[in-house]
Amino acid sequence: MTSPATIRAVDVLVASPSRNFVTLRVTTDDGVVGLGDATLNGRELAVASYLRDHVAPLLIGLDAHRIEDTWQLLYRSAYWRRGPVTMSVIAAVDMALWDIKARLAGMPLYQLLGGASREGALVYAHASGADLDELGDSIRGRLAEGHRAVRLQVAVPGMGAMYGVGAATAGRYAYEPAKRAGLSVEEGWDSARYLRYLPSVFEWARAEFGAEVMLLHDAHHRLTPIQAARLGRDLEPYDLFWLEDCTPAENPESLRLVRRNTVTPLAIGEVMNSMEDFRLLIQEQLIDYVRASVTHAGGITGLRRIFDFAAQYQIKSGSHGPTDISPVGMAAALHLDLAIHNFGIQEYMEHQPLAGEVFRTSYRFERGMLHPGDAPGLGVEYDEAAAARFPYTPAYLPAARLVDGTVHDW
Ligand code: EZ4
Ligand code: CO
Repeated sequence: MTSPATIRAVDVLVASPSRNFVTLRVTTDDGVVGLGDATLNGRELAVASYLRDHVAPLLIGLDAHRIEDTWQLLYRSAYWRRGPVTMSVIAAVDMALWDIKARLAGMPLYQLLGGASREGALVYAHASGADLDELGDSIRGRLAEGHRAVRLQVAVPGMGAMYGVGAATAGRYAYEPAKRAGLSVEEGWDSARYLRYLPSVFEWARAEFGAEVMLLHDAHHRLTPIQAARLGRDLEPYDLFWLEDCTPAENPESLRLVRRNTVTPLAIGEVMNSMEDFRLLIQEQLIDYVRASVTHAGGITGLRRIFDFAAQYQIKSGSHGPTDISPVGMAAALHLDLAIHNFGIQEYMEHQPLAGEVFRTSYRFERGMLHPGDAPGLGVEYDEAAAARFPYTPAYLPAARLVDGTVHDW
């Protein structure tokens, strides 16, 4: 029998090396440390308090080996189920316990999840521009780095600042939607202009970069079902890898209309966090890729359940991987990506160099793919002394308003 790994300490670490991250650190009696990511962009302190005030006391004295039991305990005994705050909290605990188990086994986590099913996880990078010239430079930069899949976002003429368009600083894509200030920045939105313009961007991209490169686009929850159907249809000639979050999808039935009208592959779910959020989308095969993340959907245990269910319907994974998933969450995602059979693609939005001063990672990029590395556990170390130099800084995502001032989905 395995001897228990009794949980002795649970620490919630909030730091802001370039942006805010919430990290859970679980330590056993024998001094084995496991890390988990609970970063919830713009609501970091809500998650930190839930962990510190309501979960940490429950964990002390438990056996860290009992991952499933602890997951069920936190899910069922809270009484108040699901939702991003609760599921990010459960996710952080789950990740930390998997990290401990794999460190004790002396193996990289993917080995405990069934071993590698592939050489590495295909990733997609971001490219953006204020116009097509800038977008072209941005795409060329990503391809030169070895990327084979690229998400394109571009400013729409006449619309001003908008989602996904970063500053072109020396060719490096530097988009961070959350502004480090106490108030949201406001952006404009005009669906009609966007729908008229976007197909011409992809027509240009295919003419410029050829048929091989995998191209993606994120509509970021802005469209109605009929608008989404039209966009999907208009983009069909340009063979997108996927169209992401075309509608808010809070009413999953609305995807039936989109699906009936277009064969452009659909990816949905970065704001979703439970099996229940995905049930209808998966059962009716209304999507092609599940966009949830390890960090926001109950950890490796929670997300693997959703992916396994999706696999029965030939739906693949497409994990959310923005900078607001910490390097700990990114590492956890990569171990799962490597192990599951129905892996699709992994989003990879590189962290700013400052984040690397706090989080030491072992994942590596090669030929358009990421590999989690072979260090025991998740393969991430947290430098608390370095973190002390970067205290929490309030930062909020933008708000979107229509031309007449009406608040719209951001
Ligand atoms: O806006 O993670 O596909 N990626 C995205 C992200 C989200 C942020 C929100 O916190 O849509 O950039
Ligand atoms: Co998105």
